[in-house]
Amino acid sequence: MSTDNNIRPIITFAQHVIEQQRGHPTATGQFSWLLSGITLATKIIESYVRRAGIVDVLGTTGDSNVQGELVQKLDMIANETIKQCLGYRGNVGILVSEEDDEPRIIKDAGGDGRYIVLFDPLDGSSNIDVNVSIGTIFSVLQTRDDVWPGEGPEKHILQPGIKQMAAGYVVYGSSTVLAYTTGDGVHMFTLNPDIGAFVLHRERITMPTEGKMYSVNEAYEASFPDGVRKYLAAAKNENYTQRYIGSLVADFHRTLLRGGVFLYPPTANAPGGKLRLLYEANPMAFLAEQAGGAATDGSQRILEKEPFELHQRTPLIIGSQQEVEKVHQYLNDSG
Ligand code: FDP
Repeated sequence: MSTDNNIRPIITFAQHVIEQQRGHPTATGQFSWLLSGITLATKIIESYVRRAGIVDVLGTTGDSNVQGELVQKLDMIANETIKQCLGYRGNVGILVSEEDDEPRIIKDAGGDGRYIVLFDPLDGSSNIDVNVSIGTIFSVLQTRDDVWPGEGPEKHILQPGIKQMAAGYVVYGSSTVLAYTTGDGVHMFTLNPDIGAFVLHRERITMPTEGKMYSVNEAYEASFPDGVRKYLAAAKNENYTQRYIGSLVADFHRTLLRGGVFLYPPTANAPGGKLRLLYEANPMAFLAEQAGGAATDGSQRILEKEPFELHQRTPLIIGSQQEVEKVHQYLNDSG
């Protein structure tokens, strides 16, 4: 029989967020209410992911999304789940999904609607049907005070990443892990399926400052910028190793823990980069910097980029401080 002495204390995600809020005298608890909506949604999504193949969630819906990509059934389920879980928390005023053409304005949820949640409901869609890790990414902004009511939601949404209040991701991998930041370090939780709660397993994660590992889709190498090709050639000479899953969440998660660099440079097919600034690059850049890493588009810090449209894409170089600097050096030397 167990006694109090052999029960390990646990800290759940909700407890952790409340603890963090204690440091903010003006906190009202609304923010933790919002974040708990995100964890609820990701637990529902994870339950579908774990049953894929048993319930009818694999394959495409037959529709294309705003990016022109085929919508997977799980993409659609994840998108609707997040909108349902956050649409009725009165403090969320605008929901912006990578899957939708337009932002969703929430008028009747009964709160002050001061937060904007941007999300990629299921990142790494091409990996869904083959049982490879996928994830959900989120970013939280606050509505701006200097926007007139008639000006439209874009004015509120198109803010640089440096303005994010929180960001994080959930990776549905060999276990389900959540990482988040509110600007005070990066904290990591594992979903304990026995109790249905995300339980803290690492606080204030720091990314190794260097790491001999690069992560890139080398099939596109011929059209990478010269500097990136030279960096990759040098990395091979220096006995680096290569890892590429093809789900940003999973590739970033590994880079955060092991170090190295993830690159999605401009290519012939995606001259402006493939990844989305608001739903992918900004939240990952916030996490990377909070863990001591760096994130750029090759010429500028990601978090300082001024967005000009909702579904804007960007090149992304993200990871260990020294490795990102090294890529930059090669880019600069190649003019
Ligand atoms: P996917 O197309 O499978 O949804 O931005 C989406 C993304 O995956 C990222 O998760 C991933 O890093 C990248 O695209 C993979 O692109 P490539 O197939 O061109 O390598």
